[in-house]
Amino acid sequence: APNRIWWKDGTVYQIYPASYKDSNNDGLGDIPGIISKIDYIKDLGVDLVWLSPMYDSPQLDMGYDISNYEAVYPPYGTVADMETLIEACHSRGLRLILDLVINHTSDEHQWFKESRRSKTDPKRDWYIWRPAKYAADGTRMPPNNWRSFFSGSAWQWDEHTQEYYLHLFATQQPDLNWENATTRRAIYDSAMEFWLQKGVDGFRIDTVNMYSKGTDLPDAPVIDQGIFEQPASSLFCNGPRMHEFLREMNTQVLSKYDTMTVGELPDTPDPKHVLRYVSSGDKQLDMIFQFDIVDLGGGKIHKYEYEGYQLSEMKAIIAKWQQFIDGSDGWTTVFCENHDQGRSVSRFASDAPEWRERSSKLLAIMMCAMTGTLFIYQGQEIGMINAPTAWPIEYYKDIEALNYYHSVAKRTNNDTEALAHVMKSIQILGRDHARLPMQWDSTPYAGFTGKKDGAWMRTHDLYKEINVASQLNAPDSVLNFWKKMLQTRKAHKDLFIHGRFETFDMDNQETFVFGKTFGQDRAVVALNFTDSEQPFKRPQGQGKMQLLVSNVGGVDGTEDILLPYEGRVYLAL
Ligand code: ISL
Repeated sequence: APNRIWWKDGTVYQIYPASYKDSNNDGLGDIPGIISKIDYIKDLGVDLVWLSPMYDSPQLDMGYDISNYEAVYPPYGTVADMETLIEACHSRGLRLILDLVINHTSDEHQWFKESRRSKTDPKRDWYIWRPAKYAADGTRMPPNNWRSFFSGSAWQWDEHTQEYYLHLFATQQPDLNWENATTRRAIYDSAMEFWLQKGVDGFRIDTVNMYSKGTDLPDAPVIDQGIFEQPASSLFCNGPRMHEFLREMNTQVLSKYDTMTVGELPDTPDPKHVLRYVSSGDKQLDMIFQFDIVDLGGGKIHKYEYEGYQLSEMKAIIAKWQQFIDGSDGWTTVFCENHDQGRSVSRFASDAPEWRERSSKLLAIMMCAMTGTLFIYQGQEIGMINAPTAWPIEYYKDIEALNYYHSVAKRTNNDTEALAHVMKSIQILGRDHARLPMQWDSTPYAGFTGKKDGAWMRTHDLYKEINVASQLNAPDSVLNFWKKMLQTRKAHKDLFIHGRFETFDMDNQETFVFGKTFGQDRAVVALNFTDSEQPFKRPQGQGKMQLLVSNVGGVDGTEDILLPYEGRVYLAL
């Protein structure tokens, strides 16, 4: 029998504090706002809350640029509010995990302010400083050609001490130097122990495979012709001391508490390598987010050069990350949304008015039938969709999208076609879509804020059609479907949370049919990913099956046609 640890069976609900609920009408969500919705969250049937960064921050990257791990961003509240939130969760049987962002800090963190003071400052070595290189003609060059995730060089020249510092993300997010043991200890104490001692139940760990970069920092191969900076993540992800660092973090900190950890693992395609991070025998992380599913369709040179995808690719990715734990002592995750992604209905199904509700339910079936710890993102439970395509670039706020858009504008001298393609990509994959205010009801600004001139981020045009209040008491709503699916998942834990994943008809580009087995128990899931009717071929050798769930009314399961975006789950009799 599998070991039933709470974090395996748990469903996690992610909250983005800026956009969940504003309690004091300043246009920004806050911790008291989250506390006011805690019974709503409990009623969903989830078990854990993951809170995106609420730490003090200049907010260049929405709080992923932390200036003090031990303080709360004042507009979000106080440490005392966080203590109230921890208690509000625990008293309802919910656990709370925080976001742990320790690859970098803000440039306004005290550690960096000291580090940049002089080359001999005791904290100089807490960040990654390097001298300039010089071209043959004497031009000053950064130490290598790495491109930052937010466009431009990953190196910033510092006039005061005449050296460059490394920043894999924004210029204002300098990378910490994990080679330094004193730095690592300070990170453990400030970012982890401080909150664990207050009772938080673990962490979602940001960019967990980037801490060890080696010390040579060689140039990346040139794949983006005509520009100096090159994508380099294969050079700085999964570096030589990565597993050593995570074992140390586990031994020195995590092992003292009853925690769960889920690490973000970009650019790690090899299942054998992923297993090294999550093998329970080698204490590092409990589970990870592998990126294949959310990278689907993104461009090779840059994600905002959208290329599209075929259903067979999505199916292969899902099967790969469902099956990679078979026969191992590792564990996997199930997710298709977070604060960095377009909304799943718009990306993977259809947000057209006639299909968007059924599409949301289709994806709910897919998510709830899969093995692993399930993560859902705020608003996913009511089928929130991407921002309208009519929104101009000026309505977008995210540093990643804006920097790339403007870099292409500059490079191409405002080429209309190039910019139209970037815009289309942002309309599908942009991080802003997930950051629109949560749609609570049909009052102004979707009931998110009472501020007269609205929230920090524009409210979706369709909030009157898609919101919590209108769905709560509608039996057929997306919200009630999600609640039912979360219960169904729990009622058949063996099959849905722990079962083996089986594939059928993998080349079919219209439907996704998969099986789940556990001992003698069997389930078959059939999903139509098109807006037309599709033949449903029952997989061979499944015996008598009975319909358990459908996202369409009046279906009894005998039909051999799947309606547009129809999804069904069958159980073996
Ligand atoms: O950005 C990426 C691709 O464009 C990813 O591979 C990237 O590593 C990943 O999205 C990291 O995201 C996390 O760290 C960022 C922050 O901006 C994101 O919001 C966070 O989820 C920097 O802290």
